Amino acid sequence: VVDVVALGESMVTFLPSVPGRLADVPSFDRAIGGAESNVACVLAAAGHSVRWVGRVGADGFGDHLVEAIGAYGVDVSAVRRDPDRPTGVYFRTAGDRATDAHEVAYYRAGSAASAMSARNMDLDAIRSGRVLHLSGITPALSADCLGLMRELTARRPGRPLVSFDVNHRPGLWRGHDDGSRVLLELARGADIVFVGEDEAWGLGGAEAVRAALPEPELLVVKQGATGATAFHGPHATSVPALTVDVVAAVGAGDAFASGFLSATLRDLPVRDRLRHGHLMAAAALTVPGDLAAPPARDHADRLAALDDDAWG
Ligand code: KDG
Repeated sequence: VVDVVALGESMVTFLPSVPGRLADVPSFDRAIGGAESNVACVLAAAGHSVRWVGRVGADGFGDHLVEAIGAYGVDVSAVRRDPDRPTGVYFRTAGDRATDAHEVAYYRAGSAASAMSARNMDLDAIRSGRVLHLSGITPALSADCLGLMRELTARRPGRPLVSFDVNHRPGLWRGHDDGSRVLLELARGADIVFVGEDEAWGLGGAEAVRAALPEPELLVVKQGATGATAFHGPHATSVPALTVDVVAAVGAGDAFASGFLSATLRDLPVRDRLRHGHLMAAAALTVPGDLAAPPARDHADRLAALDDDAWG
């Protein structure tokens, strides 16, 4: 049994060489992206046994993703290759400052991952971890992907602990529905739910999300630079975020989930889970790509044990 299995679409990511409009950026650096494989890579780098399951094309970009994610120490043996569909890619822009708006241009419609279904993926491999990490990106990819998500969030005896990051990507839902009904439905099937405060507004607010979850819920609301609050049964635990010089916010939510899950696997108290989330997010915030090396475990443990007034 591995610690964590993460399932989702990974893409080759193109990061701009200079700030500016997509129309003006002359060249891009290649990196890897995909919310769930980001979680897999950070957890593997933090010393956990992790498997990433996805579907990529039988093309060079697919080779690159499998090799690059595998190089983090993530098990990629259950990744499926699709001879008929390409690997998804996406391009990002950057503003002059890290807080400026950026554009995301996805080229993933009809991708190999969008063909993932409960029939063509290895469900035993997907359920082989202590934790199964999923996100709200997958159900937006296709009806088959939504069916797979429904299968994986169905409550059945012996299933792994299901972690679900809402990851609402409006650009992926545009055209059919805004996703909120589906995202809430899937969240109800999860044991740990992560949601950004801004995303929660689209679902009726954090309180509404909380009320929709079965008890005792474990809902983690991420409040950006302010901090994060975990609601668990009658308790609410808040921990302020660390102050860092932000280079790019992308990937920080995935790193936060990784830290929280890492501490969950180690049965740490909720406050420390949130602190480990912030520590890993701080590392991701200070690099341009999605992925940063997480702090070493003993170092993170020392920081997470600081007194409240020394934290933040
Ligand atoms: O969380 C970072 C992701 O947004 C990025 O890597 C791309 O998975 C991605 C998506 O679908 O937006």
